[in-house]
Amino acid sequence: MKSDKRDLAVLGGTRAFEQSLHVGRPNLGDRSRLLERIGEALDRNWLTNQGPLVSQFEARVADYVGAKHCVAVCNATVALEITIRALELAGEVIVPAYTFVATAHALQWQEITPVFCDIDPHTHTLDAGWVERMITPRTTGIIGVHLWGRPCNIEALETIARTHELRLLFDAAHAFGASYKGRMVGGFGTAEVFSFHATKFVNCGEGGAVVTNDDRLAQKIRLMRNFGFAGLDRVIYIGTNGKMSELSAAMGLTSIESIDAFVAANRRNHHAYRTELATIPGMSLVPYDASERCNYQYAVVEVDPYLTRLTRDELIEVLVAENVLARRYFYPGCHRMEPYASLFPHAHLVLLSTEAVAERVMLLPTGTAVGVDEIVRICQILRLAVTCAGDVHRALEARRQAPAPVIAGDERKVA
Ligand code: T4K
Repeated sequence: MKSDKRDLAVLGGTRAFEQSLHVGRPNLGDRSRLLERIGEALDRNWLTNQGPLVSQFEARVADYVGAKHCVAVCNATVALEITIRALELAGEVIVPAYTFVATAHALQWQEITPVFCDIDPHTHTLDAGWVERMITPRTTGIIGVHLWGRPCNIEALETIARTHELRLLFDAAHAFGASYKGRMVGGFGTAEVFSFHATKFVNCGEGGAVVTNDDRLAQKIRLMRNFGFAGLDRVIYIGTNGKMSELSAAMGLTSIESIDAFVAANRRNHHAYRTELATIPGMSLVPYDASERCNYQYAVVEVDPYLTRLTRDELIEVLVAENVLARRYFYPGCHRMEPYASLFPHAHLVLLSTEAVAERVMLLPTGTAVGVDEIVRICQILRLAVTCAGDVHRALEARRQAPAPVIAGDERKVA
């Protein structure tokens, strides 16, 4: 445990962790059960195209969230693209600027304009007041994002969608296993999309799913996911290849079996971070609503640089030097990434909360790969850094000013 400022790696100490600590380290379920399932798939010689494991995975997810239909897809980005297309969204669709860029890309990819809306700075999700103000005659839908697994203001968005006759879709990539007013996420809006990417607390390696209670929509998405084939050689829609493989489904089924253990580890870590960060001025852990079902999958810290006297980016530098690979999701906001920065160069002028939140959020490692001991050590590093903020700031400045090291055999480029 580091106790003196000279122990900090940025001030000359040795790094705290031999092995890197990651924000998105995959949770692994029961390895033997996974291998057993993969073995069964190999024995069947049936690896994709709606095999039995994919069907089981769909049934399991639908049952877990209480939705009528689950359509498993190769990843959540393709799931969003297909759902947007199946809903015949066009023109403009309102999305938060503060989200993973896939939410916006899924629209722009099909030449639909993502209209970036500001977030509520407390919840980090769509500000319903702003959503209403961004509606134009070209608006066809709203995509709410349940960021960090914390549901949006669903009721307000439902009212707006109903009043203005807009489609309401939720990017629930982070929110598997979460509830809103006692009902599981998965049953809201016209459809919701989950991600089961390796970095999600329940994962397929790569995977996603669309859940909906709309029979016709589910049927259409199933067809679109499989090139639009309605029979062996009958195509009735434009489609793509969005199918999930049996190997991904084997992983997903095994992962869901451990969901309670994964949530317990995340909850334990959340509480440990909360306790430790409470004693560091200028750092607050974004809370989960304990009266609801929560997956606690992200440890999200808001940094107030006036109190820490170090910026969020400087704190991340301090942690990375210790081998703690903290991240600044979803900096700098979609509106500042291409092609959107060029398409909407003034968007930041109306995205004040997005801009502020994107500057102060830092994600810390959690999940089953991280234990309380490590969290105590990570927080002690942050505490020490804040205590000697001036020294840390000067050391980081000096590092930035230092000439780049010459790599052997590359002297020409440096000269
Ligand atoms: N909507 C939202 C709101 C989303 O957040 C996402 C995805 C989507 C839609 C689209 O879902 P998918 O199409 O991906 O199903 C990661 C994930 O790639 C992405 O799925 C996720 N959101 C996003 C929040 O995070 P990166 O670029 O940060 O990933 P990467 O490769 O830097 O990995 C994060 C950390 O995890 C690293 O420190 C390394 C570690 N890691 C990663 C992988 C893949 C491992 O230790 N093992 C691994 O296998 O985007």
